[in-house]
Amino acid sequence: MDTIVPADAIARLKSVVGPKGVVEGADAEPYFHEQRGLYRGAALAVLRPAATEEVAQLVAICAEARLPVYPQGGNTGLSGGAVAGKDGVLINLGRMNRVRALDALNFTITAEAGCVLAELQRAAEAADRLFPLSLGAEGSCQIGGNLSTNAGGINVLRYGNARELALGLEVVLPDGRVWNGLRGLRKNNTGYDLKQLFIGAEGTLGVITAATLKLFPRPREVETALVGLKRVEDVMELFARARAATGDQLTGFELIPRIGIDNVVQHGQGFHDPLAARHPWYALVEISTSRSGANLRAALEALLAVAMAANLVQDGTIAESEAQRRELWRIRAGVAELQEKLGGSIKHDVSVPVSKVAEFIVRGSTAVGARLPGIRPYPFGHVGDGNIHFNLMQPAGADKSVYLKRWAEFNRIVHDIVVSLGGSISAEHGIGLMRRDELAHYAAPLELEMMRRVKAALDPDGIMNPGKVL
Ligand code: FAD
Ligand code: 2HG
Ligand code: ZN
Repeated sequence: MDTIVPADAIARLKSVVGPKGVVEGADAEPYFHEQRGLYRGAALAVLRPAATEEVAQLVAICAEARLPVYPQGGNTGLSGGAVAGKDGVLINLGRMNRVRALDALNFTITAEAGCVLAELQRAAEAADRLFPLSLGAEGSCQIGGNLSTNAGGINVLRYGNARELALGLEVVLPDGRVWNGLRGLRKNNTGYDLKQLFIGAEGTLGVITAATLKLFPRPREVETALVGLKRVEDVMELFARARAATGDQLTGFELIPRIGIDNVVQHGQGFHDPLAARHPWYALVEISTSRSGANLRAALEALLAVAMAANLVQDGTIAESEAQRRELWRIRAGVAELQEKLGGSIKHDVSVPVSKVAEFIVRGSTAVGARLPGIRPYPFGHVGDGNIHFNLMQPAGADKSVYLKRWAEFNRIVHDIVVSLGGSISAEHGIGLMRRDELAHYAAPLELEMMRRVKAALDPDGIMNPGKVL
């Protein structure tokens, strides 16, 4: 076989996508930008194919030329997974954004990988269905990226994460062949469930080009409350009571610490303290049902009244309208989005069994405070799933760059506690570049060996998103 010099390969790649699919010069900058400013991407070419067949041709050329392929969706990932290297080709799926089919009776939707999550939600809603995956970046993240990271978000408690919502995939393999696994079946026991390999693989095993996803009946009643509590143990006791009282109607249960409320009130636009007094902890509780006339409002009021009588909940507010409900969720989103206003932030996206959440937060906060007095733990997130964003803000007035140099040191303190509680060092954002060394440290050797074997079997030349995950 003739060796292709990369220059020839690049010309061939560009001709596959045509001028509309080639991004150059300053226009390429956003594709190299990484959310947290921790990495900077580069690439021999930034290509935006318009169809699966084009992706297949691109990957085939890259395979022939042994050029690394860096898949990218909405570039909202928080772990550096979509950061391309200067030795390879960045393939952004954004132009492949069509909904191919919606089968209302089968409760499924089939969409291309570049379909923005919010658009997918809207397409489902237009057919009186719900696509329940929901997260802060839904206006720009893409379903291909959601599946590749096995994204979680605010409705996992009720509907599961991206993995649980996928019924079938179409994937371009690292040799350029297309696997059509787009089945809309809830039952299909025909050997290994191959789609699962690509979900959560962060682009290291192939390029997802389309997916068939589960839909659900649309909620007819939604009730949302924000409540203030004294102790994080009380938050988790409220969670237990909420689950027992409302069963599978509990859709979201999010933790917000006081420091998060202070941050949004101080640094956000148009926020005010949601309750009359200050409380150390807040829980955002949402229940919903697809049945009309269920009177969820009464159920939520009863739950909170009992919890207040038991001195568990100190105060609370129930949204009176959709606008008020959105306002409560805007606080939650602001808690995440405005973190950097407090300076350097060392991230942990961890999970522990729900029964260990309170113990984890107390032990974690104590341990990091002992190592660095003045450090500001900022734990928030999806505690109903056992998932805590245990982010650590620099001490007020500290030097940000000096603080951030201690990233690995604090990761070790926090992750050791997580693992001792039977938890995971990566709950929903994935490994990417950020947690690759932590995965190598904490995963069992046999697990790593199996992962490497899968990688070698599907991508023997190691061209798919090299340097990520493993
Ligand atoms: P990208 O960032 O482009 O890529 C992510 C990874 O997937 C990379 O490894 C990339 O190579 C790979 N990839 C992308 N597309 C493909 C494809 N078609 N085929 C193969 N590989 C591909 N995440 C959560 O889980 N829960 C949250 O609640 C949440 N909230 C967020 C809030 C904000 C404000 C922000 C900025 C991010 C949040 N995230 C959250 C993280 C992020 O939105 C998710 O990880 C999302 O799933 C990434 O999708 P993306 O399209 O942006 O993927
Ligand atoms: C969220 O739940 C996101 O808001 C962001 O997953 C988490 O910033 C983070 O660490
Ligand atoms: Zn999250």
